[in-house]
Amino acid sequence: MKINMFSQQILSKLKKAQNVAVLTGAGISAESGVPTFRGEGGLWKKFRPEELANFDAFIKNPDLVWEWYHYRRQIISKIQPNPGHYALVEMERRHKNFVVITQNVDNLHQRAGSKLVYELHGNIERNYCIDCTKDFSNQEINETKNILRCNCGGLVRPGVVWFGESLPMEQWNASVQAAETAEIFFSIGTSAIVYPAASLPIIAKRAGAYVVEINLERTELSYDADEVILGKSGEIIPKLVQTYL
Ligand code: BJW
Ligand code: ZN
Repeated sequence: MKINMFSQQILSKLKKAQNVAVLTGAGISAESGVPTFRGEGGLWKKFRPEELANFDAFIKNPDLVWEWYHYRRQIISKIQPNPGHYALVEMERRHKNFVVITQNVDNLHQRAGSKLVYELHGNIERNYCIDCTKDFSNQEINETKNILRCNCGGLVRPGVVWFGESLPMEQWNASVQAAETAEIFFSIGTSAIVYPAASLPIIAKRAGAYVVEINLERTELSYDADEVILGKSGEIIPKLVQTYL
């Protein structure tokens, strides 16, 4: 990797920025061993995420949807945050207002030590009853061989946000505010096709932020980003941090 791979613009902006926001997607966890949703290695048993990550699919076939989540929980329980996650923790220490807005449900930012993390799509470690919303622990889920049912008779589901469902309002509003006030906005490891999360870099840009994308390949966002850095986030973010901190 070249030493001077970053533009003067990004370096000088980062050196003086007080408000920095980062949107992350499945790609930032890929180097930890978490499969992405789309692209190479992104499909699970040939199902597209849109076919599994919705409430109707869950009602029709809760066993299948739970199997997918158990499979992913298994993976997440065995892996660690990667240098990309840790480099964001370094950045948080450097800037007055720094926020990670994640679409991931894997807890890896928190496990790495990031303090301010908005989870737009929930967390895989939460579970709740679809009828009375009572919470259930992972232990209760893991101990039950069949699909867990609440005392009220309702099915227990993962505490994540599926297609057609609203994002957690407080976290969403705070994310919009962070995008509107960011001097630099990073979009890292996301295909930028799932809304409303994908609108955050655009909101940031319209409000005057310098938008930087870090991804293995170009995405829907690349045309609007001020700068696109192609490569692995687990290599690029630590290098960036070394260069400007
Ligand atoms: C690397 C790398 C490495 C790999 N380094 N990079 C406006 C327009 C059009 C549609 C809509 C719209 N508004 C709403 C919609 C509908 C829908 C939507 O967006 N559909 C589109 C697909 C067309 N949105 C919703 O329904 C949302 N809700 C909503 O809008 O509420 C209002 C509403 C209410 C009622 C009716 C209608 C609307 C909810 C969306 C929920 C998404 N849920 C999921 C599952 C979460 C739980 C779980 O994890 O199981 O979220 S789907 C899945 O996609 C998951 C992800 O968070 C999300 C985004 O995926 P992500 O993170 O971008 O991953 P990938 O795999 O797509 O990309 C990985 C990237 O990493 C790639 O680019 C790689 O190149 C890169 N990469 N390795 C750097 N090492
Ligand atoms: Zn219940």
